Amino acid sequence: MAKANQYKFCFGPWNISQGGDPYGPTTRPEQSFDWKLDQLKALGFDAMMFHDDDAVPDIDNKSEKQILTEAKELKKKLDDAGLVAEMVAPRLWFSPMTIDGGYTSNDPKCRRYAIDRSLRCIDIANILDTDILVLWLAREGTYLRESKSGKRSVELMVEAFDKMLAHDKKIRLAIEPKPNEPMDHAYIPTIGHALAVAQLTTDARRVGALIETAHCILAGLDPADEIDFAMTFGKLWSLHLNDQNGLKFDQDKPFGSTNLRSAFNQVRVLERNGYGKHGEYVCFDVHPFRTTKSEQTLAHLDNSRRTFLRLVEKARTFDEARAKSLIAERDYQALDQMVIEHLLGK
Ligand code: XUL
Ligand code: MN
Repeated sequence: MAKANQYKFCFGPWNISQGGDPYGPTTRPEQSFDWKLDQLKALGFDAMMFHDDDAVPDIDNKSEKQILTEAKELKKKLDDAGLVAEMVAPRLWFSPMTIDGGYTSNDPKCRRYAIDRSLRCIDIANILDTDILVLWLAREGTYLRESKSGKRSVELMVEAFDKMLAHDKKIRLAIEPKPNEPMDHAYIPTIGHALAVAQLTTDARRVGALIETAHCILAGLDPADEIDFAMTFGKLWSLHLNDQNGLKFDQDKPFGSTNLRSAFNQVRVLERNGYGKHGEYVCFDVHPFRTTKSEQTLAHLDNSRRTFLRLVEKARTFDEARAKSLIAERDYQALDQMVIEHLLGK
């Protein structure tokens, strides 16, 4: 079994969710933030991910001073528990001010709100001692393409990113692409788009990416190739592993749940490229199934990590020399079967 301490693991408070979906109410009671933090520690995870309002609830109704005070209280709580914050992300998809998008809204007041909130989020990241601001650009897209200009939208996002980079000289922006949901089409659907937009900012070195398995699958792309692409540029600063059964709503299934071979390939490229060597975390952006009972409300997190570690072992025991010679002989038929039998345990 691979040693757990070679990778560091985390999840967010939203990953212990209550089973509500657009067609029905929750199926499990809400747990407090402190309970979730205790469970994270008890499960042996190393860090927690935060949205700005996970860190400071009801953030829009609080003064800057109050936000900083509460962030400091949270930092103390994390220190006492021996845990760290992996990242902070502005939640720019709940407020009435982001109905038409944040940075790309057609209303300048709403764009201002989105930027201000992102700057407050950077202040929280500073206090929580993380230099990663994750930007999942939930509503930066359209339901109706005629309602916005794509070129103008890219320019507006670059302007917003530049303001964030100027606000704090240490902060790094990790863009989390997703092609759709909640929008029909998003403006940054893939890692290629994220890294291209990074080049237009005033400090491209501080604009990188976070890859989520399910989002790549929704874009019709192979998550392992997306990981390889970002890591070729040295730009994979965080990772949301999960799974997704084809082109439907964002499922956030446990890692490996749908496609074990794809999960193996993701782990294999992480191993090959040395993911984690610069302190990056493996995060599981997974949710319990709606049918999950309260007693099993943490199983999807523990199981995702178990699967990950089993696949690390599979990647490390893969017969690379034999694979190399089959590749040289162009015997991909045998290579295919070799992978299958390795995963089957033979
Ligand atoms: C949405 C998603 C988010 C981000 C954080 O699909 O993945 O949870 O990871 O804002
Ligand atoms: Mn995610």
